[in-house]
Amino acid sequence: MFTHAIVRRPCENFANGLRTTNSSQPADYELMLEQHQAYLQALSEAGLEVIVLDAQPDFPDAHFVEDTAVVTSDAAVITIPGAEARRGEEATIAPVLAAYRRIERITPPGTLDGGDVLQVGNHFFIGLSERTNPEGAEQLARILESRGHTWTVVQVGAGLHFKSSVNYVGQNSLIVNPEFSALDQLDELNLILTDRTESYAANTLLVNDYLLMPSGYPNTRKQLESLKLKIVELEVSEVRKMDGGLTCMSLRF
Ligand code: CIR
Repeated sequence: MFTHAIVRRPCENFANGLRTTNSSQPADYELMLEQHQAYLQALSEAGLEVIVLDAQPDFPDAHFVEDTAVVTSDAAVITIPGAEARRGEEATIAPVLAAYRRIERITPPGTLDGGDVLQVGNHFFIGLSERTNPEGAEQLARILESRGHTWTVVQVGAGLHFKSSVNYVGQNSLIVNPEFSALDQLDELNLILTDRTESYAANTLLVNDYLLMPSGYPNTRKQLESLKLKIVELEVSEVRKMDGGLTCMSLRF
């Protein structure tokens, strides 16, 4: 069970963050704040104490806190974000996590974004992506191993991060963008595939017995209903414009 979440308020210039998609659509700050507030509310309804950090105007992507750390049952691994523009976001996360976990760190030349790391029980999938390099993955693997966890490295062949496309939804099951369905490493898990028109819905977040999913994906919702969790649909249009989603806006532990 998770008991805590760390989140950060989006800053006014959040639309200056990195983005590859929908580049013609401007992102709206007021709407972003509204959607972020609803997200906080959902985390707290799922039973979490939500620690809200101040906005960081020098880092327009800093509300994507998940990329700055990997939190396990007994450690918090502070990352070196893969995008140069985001390096430095992790500095203000470490002291917050230090109150709860022993701090470990990724060191150069390793880079790693928490969005590439998916925990399934005691096992961690570590995605190699444009943000997470082999050195970063290897360093995380050694830290996890030393603490009794197992790991597998996977290639992130599409999308920004591994968790943009694959997420754990409990009961040994993953919600998966069909582009990732052939990954051998996922063989032992039950794969629930979004249909091709709903692949963004793979960015769904399990928090205790709640499933937070982006709104507007009825076919995926129908499939997820079989898990008998409480489903909360959230509007994430503004986050999505910045290549983010529900998983990346919090660190849960
Ligand atoms: C970035 O490109 O780094 C941000 N605009 C989006 C980060 C989203 N993070 C995530 O999926 N874990």
